[in-house]
Amino acid sequence: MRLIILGPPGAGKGTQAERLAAERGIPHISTGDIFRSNIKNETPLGLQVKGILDSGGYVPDEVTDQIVADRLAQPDAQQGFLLDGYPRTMPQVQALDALMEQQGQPLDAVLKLTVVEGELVQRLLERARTSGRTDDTEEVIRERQAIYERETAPLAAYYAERGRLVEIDGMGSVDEVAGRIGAVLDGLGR
Ligand code: B4P
Repeated sequence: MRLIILGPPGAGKGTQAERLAAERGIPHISTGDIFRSNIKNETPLGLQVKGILDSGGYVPDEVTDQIVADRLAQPDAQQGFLLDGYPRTMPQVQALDALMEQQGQPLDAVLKLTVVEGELVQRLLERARTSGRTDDTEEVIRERQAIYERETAPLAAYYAERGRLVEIDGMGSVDEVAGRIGAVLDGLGR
């Protein structure tokens, strides 16, 4: 199963992805987690991207594409994967398409979580109280949302045209949303 989980900051991508990947036995590949772990370990990549994450901007496509290509080349990703937070721009979509074509492995579905804006901000501010994430301040959250609308929201139409997009109501409890995702995947015969 080759899946993407898409949605604005705070939609529950990371939360659902972690759970879904464990349930289905596929690796959860989160570009946000990869960047944060590099920042924590002060690697050259971490030093390069720290300021970008702190301000809510996007890491350059070439950097992100290479990281994902390397990760998808690892043995555990050969039978399937769940990409969380990637692709986020049209050039990233094209890079991933090229990679999938090379491997002869099409994507099964792109799951898009929809959540009303007020709830998104609420969730992220709630997380800010415990996460220590430097990008969970109200100002940076607004910036991340604006960049999402400009750069990432158009990806949904691209995948819809290719018959891959499945929209999922991301409102309600984590269990409720997980139940909806499970039902969709079961419906796809997965
Ligand atoms: P991400 O780590 O992807 O950050 P995110 O959009 O906030 O999603 P996340 O998965 O963490 O939050 P979620 O919605 O699950 O990216 C961080 C940064 O990395 C980006 O801003 C960018 O700088 C960089 N980056 C990453 N990928 C990139 C790429 N491809 N290209 C360029 N740059 C890239 O959850 C939010 C909160 O809601 C959590 O606290 C959770 O507990 C809560 N929550 C979830 N579901 C809930 C529910 N049903 N009810 C109540 N609360 C819920």
